[in-house]
Amino acid sequence: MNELELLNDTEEIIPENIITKEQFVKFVENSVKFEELMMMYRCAIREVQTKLEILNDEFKTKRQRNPIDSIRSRIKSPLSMYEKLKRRNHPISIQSIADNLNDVARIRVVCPFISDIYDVARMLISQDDVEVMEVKDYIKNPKPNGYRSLHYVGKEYMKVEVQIRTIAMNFWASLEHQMHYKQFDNDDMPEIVKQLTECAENIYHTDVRMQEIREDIHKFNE
Ligand code: 0O2
Repeated sequence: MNELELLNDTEEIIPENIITKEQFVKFVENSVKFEELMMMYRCAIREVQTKLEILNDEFKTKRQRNPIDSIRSRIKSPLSMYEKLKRRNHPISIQSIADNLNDVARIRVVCPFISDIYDVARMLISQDDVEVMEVKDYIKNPKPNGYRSLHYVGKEYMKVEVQIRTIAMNFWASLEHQMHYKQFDNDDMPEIVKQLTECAENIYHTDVRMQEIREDIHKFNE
């Protein structure tokens, strides 16, 4: 049995030095089992996305505005799956992808205001058929670089990671991601890290201020 056949055996734990990332990517591109797994993740994304769209419509009916500005989704690339499994010392196998990765299927929800994030999360979590597996609140506890977002992993039949953030938080995260934030996770560029963190703080204060202004307008109109 060669390395690629071994990889297809979901029970098999393959030492990481046996299979290279190129072999892994080539293998999964031709694997029916892998394609079936990805199809299930795509279906799970569709289900969660539909739920979010319905919640958005219901909210609009009750409060005359949408709490969701946009929704985007993605399936993690095979290379990125391989690298994460390796980084975390998990077995390199198709079963291991399903067992150990929470973010193969991801939906990013962008909301106008901070309060919308928590409204959307609450509405999503309160659905009977959703099992909440993990919640990380990087708004209350931002990352040291200033990254803010609410991450939630829910499971119906497949795990789906939902990241919920404001338009302003998404602006910062998108640009920071483009600038390869993972490179700055060291002491080589303290000035860049400091400047990005300052931008994140300014953006957060603007987010808070915009919400206060909205509440003032609301009170004025009552
Ligand atoms: P990409 O390219 O966006 O997919 P877990 O998944 O829970 O087992 P992990 O991976 O440590 O553990 O989760 P974490 O740090 O809570 O969230 C990871 C994802 O959040 C990242 O995915 C990014 O999408 C986003 N994220 C986290 N920290 C930052 C940050 O500092 N800056 C930006 N721009 N995004 C961040 P990936 O897979 O790392 O990247």
